Amino acid sequence: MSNEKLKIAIQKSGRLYEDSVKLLQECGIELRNVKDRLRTESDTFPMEIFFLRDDDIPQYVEDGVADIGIVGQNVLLEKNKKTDVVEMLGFGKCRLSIAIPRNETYAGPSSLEGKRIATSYPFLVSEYLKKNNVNAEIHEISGSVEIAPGIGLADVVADLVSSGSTLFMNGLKEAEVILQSQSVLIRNTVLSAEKETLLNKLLFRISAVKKSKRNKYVLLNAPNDRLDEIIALLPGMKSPTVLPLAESGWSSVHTVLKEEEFWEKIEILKNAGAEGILVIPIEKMIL
Ligand code: PRT
Ligand code: ZN
Repeated sequence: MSNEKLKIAIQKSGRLYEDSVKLLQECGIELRNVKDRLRTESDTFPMEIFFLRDDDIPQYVEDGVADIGIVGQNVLLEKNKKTDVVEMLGFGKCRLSIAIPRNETYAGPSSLEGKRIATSYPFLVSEYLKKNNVNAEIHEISGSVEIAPGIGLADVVADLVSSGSTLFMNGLKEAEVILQSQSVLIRNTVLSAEKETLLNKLLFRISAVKKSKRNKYVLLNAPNDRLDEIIALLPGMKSPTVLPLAESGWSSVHTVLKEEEFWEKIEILKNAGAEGILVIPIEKMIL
């Protein structure tokens, strides 16, 4: 048996750190002693973990120093390195947007003609300008982009936005979204057969974790004379589990409901005579 380990690069500290570590933990991958370290290992999965600045992760994965990595699409597309995206992870959601002073009007990309744009994303912004046939000056700044118009360094900004409160506090307003972003799992384009196997194992676990988050386990009591009607309302994975209750004339029904249809279904089930409805989060879901 080989002792190859899958090498993953995750953010050392910042907005993606906690969710990245949590995802690994939910996949049964416990990290050994993470504090203040550049790298660590797992005792529960053949994995070596590198802690890096998010900006460096695409390069490390392209070079094969790390086999896989977790990074925002914003950074991945800006760095424009050769890696493959294997899974959308759904956390770290934000957008890269053009923002302008609140008292100005925006009439589409042509409003940017001749303007000075402050951004930490020069590549993505220049691609956007090219696509829209706009000539503008890009000023690359590495942090606090939102203050640039206020101090006269730029006319507008292109920056990451999530709630919008940073823009608001700096007298700016969002004018146009250039890119919608979330964190993704990326991989080196070539991996050994053993690492492919480990990656597939990890992907299988990630998919079980993701599915479990989109579903709820539901238990309810149903009067036997309305059991068929109630069962017909339940999608479930297969058919629901039905167990007799101690009280005669009643059954307990167990099933799985999708998060997005959950409230609506519960309402319909109640109207059909269901009682004592319990909703339980699912930890893993393997189909
Ligand atoms: O040290 P390192 O280089 O690793 O970290 P970093 O400072 O470059 O990144 P970090 O930790 O701030 O963000 C990591 C990743 O989180 C980003 O690359 C995005 O993929 C994602 N993300 C999600 C965000 C935001 N939401 C976000 N709101 N990254 C930054 N912001 C900033 C934004 O730049 C602006 O300053 O938050 C402010 C805006 O937030 P709102 O809520 O006021 O709109
Ligand atoms: Zn960064």
